[in-house]
Amino acid sequence: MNATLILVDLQNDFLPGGALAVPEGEDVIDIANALSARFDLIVKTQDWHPSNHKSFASNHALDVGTIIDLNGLTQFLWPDHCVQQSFGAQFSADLVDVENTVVFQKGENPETDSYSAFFDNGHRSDTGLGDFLKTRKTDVLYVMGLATDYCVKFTVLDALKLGFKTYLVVDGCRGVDVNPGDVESALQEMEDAGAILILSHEIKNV
Ligand code: VGL
Ligand code: ZN
Repeated sequence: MNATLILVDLQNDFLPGGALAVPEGEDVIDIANALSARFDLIVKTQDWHPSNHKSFASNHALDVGTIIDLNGLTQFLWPDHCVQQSFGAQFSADLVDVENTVVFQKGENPETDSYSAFFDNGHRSDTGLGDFLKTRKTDVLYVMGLATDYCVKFTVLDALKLGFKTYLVVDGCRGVDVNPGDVESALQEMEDAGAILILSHEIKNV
C-alpha cells in the first residue's frame, strides 16, 4: 500500500478574510500540518483562475449566486477568488512546508470551472494528477481540505472513478453550504460512491 495525502485548496481566499471564506475553514490547517508530517507524498491543489474566469459573477455583470449555463454546464457564479498571482490564491501561511509536496493547479481555463483536482467540470481536460499518482505507485488517497461540497467532493468522486482507494478525512474538511444540507449531502454522495469516511485521529500506519 502506498498512500498519498491530498490537501485541497488551502488558500487564503477560502480562509477568514478571503473572497470566498469557508466557515471555520481555518480549523483544518492544524490537521493538514499534523497529517503532512506522516505521509511520504503530499499533493496540494491550488485553485488558479485568470481574472477573466467565467465562474466569476463580475465577468457577467450578474450577482454572486446566480446560476447560468456555461458552455453546456450548470455554473454557480462565485465572487472573484484565487486569481493567479494574487494573495488570495496563495496557500495559507500557517501551512507548514514539508518535503515531498507537489502542487497541482486547476481552473486556468476561463471557459470552464474545475472543482476536481483531476479534471475540469466537463471532464474535457486533465490536470495530470491521475497519471502522476500512478507513476508514483500510489493506490490509496487521503483527501481533506476546502470546500467539502465543491472541490473536495469532486476530487474524491474522480479519485474513486480512477480506481484509487479513497479516504475522506471528515474533520479535515469544511464546506460552503450555499443551501443548508449541502455538506451533509456531499458526504453521503462520496460515501455512496465508495469513499471511506474517517476522522484524522483514526488514521494509522500510512
Ligand atoms: C471552490 C468554489 C469555487 C473550492 C473553488 O475550492 O471548493 N469552490 N472554486
Ligand atoms: Zn474557483
